[in-house]
Amino acid sequence: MLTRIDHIGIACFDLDKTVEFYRGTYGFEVFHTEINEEQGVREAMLKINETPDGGASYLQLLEPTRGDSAVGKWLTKNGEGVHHIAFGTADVDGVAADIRSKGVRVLYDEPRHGSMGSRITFLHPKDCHGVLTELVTADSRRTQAGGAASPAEQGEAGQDSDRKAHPRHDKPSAERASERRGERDEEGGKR
Ligand code: CMX
Ligand code: CO
Repeated sequence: MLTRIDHIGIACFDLDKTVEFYRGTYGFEVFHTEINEEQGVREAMLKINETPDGGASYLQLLEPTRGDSAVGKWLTKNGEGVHHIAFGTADVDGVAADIRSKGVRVLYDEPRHGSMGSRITFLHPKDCHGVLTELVTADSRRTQAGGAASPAEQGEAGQDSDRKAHPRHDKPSAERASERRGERDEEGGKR
């Protein structure tokens, strides 16, 4: 069962500038940043609200790390804008199998690594009336309110737990993001 809009994925050329727009215009703060080399993206998750299923809804800002990635190709063709929508579920495997049985192409045989330790898969946009659709099962330890990551996880990828501990930073988020880039490069390579 799908229980929330997990995120809206927005493709951009310059992540730091786009983060600054969402921060300056709406007051949305960065909750988590990550490089996902498999997906070819550098991303920032801006948490909008928590949801009754124990998860949350985010904006996912995406800058390509290479031109031949899904987001890189899409940006070249379309320019900046909404790239995909993601629905949240406690059971991405079951929901994906169910949707596949209805004749919709599910792009991965098994869910892959997504933001904040989540497991994700995608439905082909041509089978979804032009909307690239992602299915997400969040790692509840990383996304629930007050659910701090374990010490081991903080050592591996502690940006989000750091942010929970200190929700208000003095520096602009874009500046903090660029300071953390080297750390995330290592993190992305591991996954
Ligand atoms: N939304 C709607 N339509 C899209 C689309 C999108 N985001 N991306 C591609 N399409 C359309 C294209 O316009 C094209 O349509 P036409 O043939 O009518 O021109 C068609 O799909 C094929 O597009 P393509 O540019 O040739 O690209 P590919 O077929 O190589 O890849 C897709 C398309 C969906 C399979 C690929 O983008 C993909 O695997 N996406 C899933 C992974 C992903 O998007 N990762 C980034 C986000 C990571 C995250 O959220 O964490
Ligand atoms: Co996404």
